[in-house]
Amino acid sequence: MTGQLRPLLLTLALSVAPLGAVARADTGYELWLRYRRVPNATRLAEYRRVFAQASVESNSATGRVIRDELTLGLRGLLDTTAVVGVGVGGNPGLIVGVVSSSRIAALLPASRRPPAGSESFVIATLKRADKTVVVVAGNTELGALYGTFALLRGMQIQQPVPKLEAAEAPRIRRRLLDHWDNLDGSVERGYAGSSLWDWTRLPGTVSPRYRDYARANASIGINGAVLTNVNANARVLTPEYLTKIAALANVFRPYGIRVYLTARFSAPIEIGGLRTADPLDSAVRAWWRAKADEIYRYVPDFGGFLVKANSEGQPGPQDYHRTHADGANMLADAVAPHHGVVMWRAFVYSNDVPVDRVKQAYDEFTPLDGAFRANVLIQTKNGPLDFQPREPFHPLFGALPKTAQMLEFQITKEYLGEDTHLVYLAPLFKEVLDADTYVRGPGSTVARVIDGTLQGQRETGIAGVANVGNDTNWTGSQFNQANWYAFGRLAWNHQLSPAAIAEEWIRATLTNDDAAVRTIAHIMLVSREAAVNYMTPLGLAHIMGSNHHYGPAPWARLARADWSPVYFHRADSIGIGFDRTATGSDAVAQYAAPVRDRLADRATVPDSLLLWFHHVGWREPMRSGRTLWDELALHYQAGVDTVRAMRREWLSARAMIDAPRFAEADSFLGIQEREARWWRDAALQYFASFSHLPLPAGVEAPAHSLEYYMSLRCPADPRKPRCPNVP
Ligand code: GCW
Repeated sequence: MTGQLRPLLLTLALSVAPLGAVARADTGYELWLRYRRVPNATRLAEYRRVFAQASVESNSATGRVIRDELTLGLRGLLDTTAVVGVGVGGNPGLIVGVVSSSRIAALLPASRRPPAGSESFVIATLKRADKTVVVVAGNTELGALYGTFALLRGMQIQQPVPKLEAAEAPRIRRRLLDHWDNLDGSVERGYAGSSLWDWTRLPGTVSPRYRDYARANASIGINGAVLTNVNANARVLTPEYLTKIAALANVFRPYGIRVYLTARFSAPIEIGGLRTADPLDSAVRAWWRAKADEIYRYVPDFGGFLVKANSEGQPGPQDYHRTHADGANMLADAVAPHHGVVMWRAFVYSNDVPVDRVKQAYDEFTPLDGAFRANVLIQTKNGPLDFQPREPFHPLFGALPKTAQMLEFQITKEYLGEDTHLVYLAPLFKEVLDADTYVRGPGSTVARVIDGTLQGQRETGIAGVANVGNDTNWTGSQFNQANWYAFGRLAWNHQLSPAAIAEEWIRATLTNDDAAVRTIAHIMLVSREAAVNYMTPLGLAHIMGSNHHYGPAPWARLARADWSPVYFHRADSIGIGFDRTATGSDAVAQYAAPVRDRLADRATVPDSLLLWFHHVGWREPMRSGRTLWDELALHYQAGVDTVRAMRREWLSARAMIDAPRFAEADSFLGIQEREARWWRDAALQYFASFSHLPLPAGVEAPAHSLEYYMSLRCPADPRKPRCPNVP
């Protein structure tokens, strides 16, 4: 080591200390960045040979982040004092940096350059005088950072060195977490404690967690965060808050994470002193332009605005008889000089409109196709209703060919058991991404609509409503971490399989024991279908308890029809389900012809979406030959049975999991099993009051009467792991 480098390494050792160090025990704090010693002895020896010395060819902020992560990762995985530094002399076995750096330019053959793009990377294994040299290179430093995380991920799953090779570029440009965090520290639909953003202490106190948050996101390719709730508070746009936002942006910047904010449409009135927020009013337009200029002075790489307008009581352009395009374009013009974007949500519906709620977004937005500025993205939830356990894909995908369109998933499990139920969401995400819209013939998948390859838009994006909070384990339960992870991995590459993602996550997070990995992956992979079965089988939707959306309440009738379970399931003496064919609301007509025809026809609609599109008689035969009633009951039972099996399988992995995390998941699975029974029994008791049919063989008798289930009240505080009195 040269004398010149010595002080640098010393600073490094000091600066590395807080990284990932808030809690080293198995609390879950370290997420999938645990970097424990590689258990496979052959692999460990191989890694020690190659990675004993690593050099990062940059001393920029991102270069230092790479160096810090490699130090933590290599020292942990190799369980030795790997030497990691900037510009390390000699013959280090690992060299990381940008392709243009002299060392990498000299080493990397032209054929091994990273794919085009500012975030892409290559991991190349080269032979140099009998020694293996691994080069991780990006066209930019951010690409090199993503490559570093890919290398560490490969090592965590114990890939042999040659198999660490990769050449990747993200398929979608903006890969964001949307935080529904309020300025008072609460998190709408958050089940993991309070907001991570400590507004009262910022900017003076910058928690080390912000850096660990950025590391976790960068490690899975997430490159943006909307910090505030879509049900927005205009105060976040005031200088008082902008200084706090700037402090967060400074922490995130070296990790490639841009900050975005939600813009409350009425902000010009609330904090600007104007009388109107009319988007065509010149004073309003000038106010937003000035506000955007001001924000960019605080945060020069600010990403842009996310807006929920004229939805669920939020203000918007329609308050002034203007269109969504008028509103979005005004904000887009304000951020355009700074290369910002506006993400305008398509989650709009009105109780005053006597139209099937799931049809309304399509009806409102399709006439506006082509009317939006190039820097507007229409952000559409995966399904036309609201993050249900299963929905068909949103008919807007593919229906806005002249508009950039983003996909919004919900990572926080508002309708899927919140913090306690183990529900791995990758199968849900993948089902939507792979759904074929047929708008340009077969193969017109939702993924290809949003990655821009189908309709050619330049701006592309995907957002996940975050499930993180200030709980030590970040996500309220250990297994909810996997959903954050899976979202990021699929946002980077929607071709990955839920099984492959589960395996990566388990090996990095829980255990590298092959048998345990198989068992846990199986638990995860069956979990989403289990939840669909014990909550809303056969295409049912939105029959959860009012407001908190936890637990069954199919009987509920709310002030707003379109918030009411009875509106959605439509059970009566004849049957159950929402007729969305031509004889009903005709929502099915919003899909391209082959999809529409398949869904509209009882002979071809998949069982999984049957009651979403059809009102079906209780005694009508299903594909299985059983009646609808029997099939419904057996699906509820199957949901319970699967959860029981998940519990047993988890027990079999006990020896391979640290005690605290094993115990937490075990107790949560116990809650999930009780609540799966609660769901089954409450729903079947209620539906039986219409069908008047007995339960088929194989379905357990409900433990209590319908009145009993109707009398249960779930806690308003969703952090309580179970509802009081739940059987
Ligand atoms: O899913 C519903 C939630 C609301 C949420 C809304 C939305 C932020 O119940 O809490 O509000 O959707 O997506 O805007």
